[in-house]
Amino acid sequence: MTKRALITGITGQDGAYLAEFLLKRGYQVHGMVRRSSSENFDRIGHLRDKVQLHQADLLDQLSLVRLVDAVRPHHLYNLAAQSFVPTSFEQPLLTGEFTGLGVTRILEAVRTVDRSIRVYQASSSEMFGSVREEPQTETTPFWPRSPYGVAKVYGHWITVNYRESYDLFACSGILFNHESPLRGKEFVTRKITDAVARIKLGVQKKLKLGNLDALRDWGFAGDYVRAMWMMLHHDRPDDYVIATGQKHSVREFAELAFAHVGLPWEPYVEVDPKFLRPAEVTTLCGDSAKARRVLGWEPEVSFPELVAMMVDADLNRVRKEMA
Ligand code: NAP
Ligand code: F7E
Repeated sequence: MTKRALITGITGQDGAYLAEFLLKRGYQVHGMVRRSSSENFDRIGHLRDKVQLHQADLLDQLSLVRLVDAVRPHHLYNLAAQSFVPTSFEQPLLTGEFTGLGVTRILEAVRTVDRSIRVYQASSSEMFGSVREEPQTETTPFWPRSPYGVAKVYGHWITVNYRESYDLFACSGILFNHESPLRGKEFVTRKITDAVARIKLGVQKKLKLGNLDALRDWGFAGDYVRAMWMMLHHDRPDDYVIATGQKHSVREFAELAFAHVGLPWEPYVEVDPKFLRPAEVTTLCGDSAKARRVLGWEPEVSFPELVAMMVDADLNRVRKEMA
């Protein structure tokens, strides 16, 4: 029997990688998209004839119930969210609605339609915020530092609560930062690799960043969507930290990205206070021993490979745009 998977947030970075991953494994892939005056399918353009898209919105409970009822997925991956931390300070209520309450609406839809549907919830290392210990594990207490992080803590615990209350097969993946050539350009890694490509090709002069000292545990999105799938294939629902276990600063990322095209980073990078946050998460580093032991998950792409992959992809894209 062909397995059906439903992905909310299929137009985002992870949605695109996950759709491709599931299609390769023979799944019938359905994606939820929200209504927009102009289509926003750039990341899944190459998959358009292979995935079935449906309109619904995290804010609209009935649309979610109808969607889950129409698709009757075996697996539901809830990736949709307002995911940009600075926007969460500007739009905290909307972030709470999408990123926090949206999770309850998804779980309610599953509870209403069919409790046997397995659910993956996209939780985040931002929940650790002002970290209580290093590295962070599934038992490290949360101390979120942004409305986004707070909303994700709610999403995490409501997922655990529905698992315990209604016996849903609901997993929360606590994923650390994961990047790729499909990452949105507002996030620091892609902002850097896009700028490096443009500076190398002579169409940009400077790169303005915020806190260069921030430390992140950066992995490759392709490796991380594999972990989501592994969680839903285990015999028991649980929560897992997914991380590489290595941290690097924003400065190091920039240094490596510029070095990849043979340029020094210092002459091009300027600090602009406009990119500082009201409250910062200064350091994150995850311990994914549980996922490695129980699921057999391992990241495959190293930090230098990730940086090189992103810079090369941006160089190719900018060259094409220029031509
Ligand atoms: P992303 O690129 O920002 O994609 C977010 C997706 O959510 C987009 O498809 C977006 O649709 C959709 N969406 C937003 N609001 C919606 C609404 N009201 N109704 C329906 N769809 C809505 O995020 P990502 O990097 O792929 O991350 C996927 C998930 O993992 C998110 O929940 C994120 O918070 C979480 N996460 C990400 C990371 C990371 O490092 N990437 C780490 C931990 C957790 P549009 O295209 O219409 O905007
Ligand atoms: O910032 C610093 C910034 O916006 C990383 C989301 O996917 O991962 C992501 O959240 C660090 C921060 O990602 C700039 O202050 C310096 O310390 O790339 P980011 P994030 O906030 O860590 C988590 C796991 C998620 O769940 C989120 O959805 O870089 N930084 N200068 C900058 N950041 C940005 N964006 N722009 C700068 O110019």
